Amino acid sequence: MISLAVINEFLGMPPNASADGYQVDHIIEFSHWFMGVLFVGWWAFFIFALWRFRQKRNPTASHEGVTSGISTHLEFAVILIDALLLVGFAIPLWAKRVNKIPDEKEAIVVHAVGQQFNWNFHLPGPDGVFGRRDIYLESNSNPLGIDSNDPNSRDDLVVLGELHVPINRDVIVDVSSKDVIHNFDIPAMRMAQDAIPGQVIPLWFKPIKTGTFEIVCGQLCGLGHYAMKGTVVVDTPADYQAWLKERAQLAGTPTAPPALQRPPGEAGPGSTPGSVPPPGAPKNQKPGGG
Ligand SMILES: [Cu+2]
Repeated sequence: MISLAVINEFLGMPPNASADGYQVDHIIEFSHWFMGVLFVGWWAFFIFALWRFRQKRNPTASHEGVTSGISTHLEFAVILIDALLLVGFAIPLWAKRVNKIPDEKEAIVVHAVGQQFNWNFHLPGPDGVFGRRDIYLESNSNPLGIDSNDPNSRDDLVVLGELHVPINRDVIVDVSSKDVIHNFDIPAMRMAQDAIPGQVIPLWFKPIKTGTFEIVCGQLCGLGHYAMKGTVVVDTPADYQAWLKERAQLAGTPTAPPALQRPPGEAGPGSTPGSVPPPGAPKNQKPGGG
């Protein structure tokens, strides 16, 4: 297994931190070794050709060239193998890895919205439902244009730059953009997705290591592109709950979640629907979040 990471380490790739990232590592490692073999092979052939067809041995040029049909057969064989690789492997693997999105009910769902030059994150809050967003409501204090008249948006959280997710849970990030084309890229998760204005494109990964990982913008999107960075912090479930609670308190949104159908970990046990305290309520009432 060690040999499978030689080139990746040489290229400076951060250690993989997602459940499926090793597959990407394998293909990158394999491609580089394969290209290395081709490189050596073609150079050997080139040097052989220089020697074999040197002028001393071939004083006059052959205008006929190769007369056998072998090169034609070789070309067809190459086309056939390429087609097989594409249709038989690449497309099915793409469908399996990219289009088979995990069940939203079991996953952490986050909206990531790129803008020049940072990443905004929209979290649904304890109710698990995203509030309405409207581009016409966007302002400096409301960067995502969240509609405060929508009851679903009352507990929503907006965080800038730093996203927290719990370990060993599927995370679905719906990627979009407010201005130009960006690219939401978490190298440690071996995941990247273009953020295209007018489109919402899901990306998913399952973090398997706690820690802080870099989010970068993978598309040259303007003068500040180099600084368009963020972090994803993979927490233990307890730390994640603590972060959610802290963010909710900072935002002045209700911290006692109504018990809706959320998987264990997000909505606290014992909380009842309708018990949501008003913003700024005293802290002594029973907190729902674990
Ligand atoms: Cu960007």
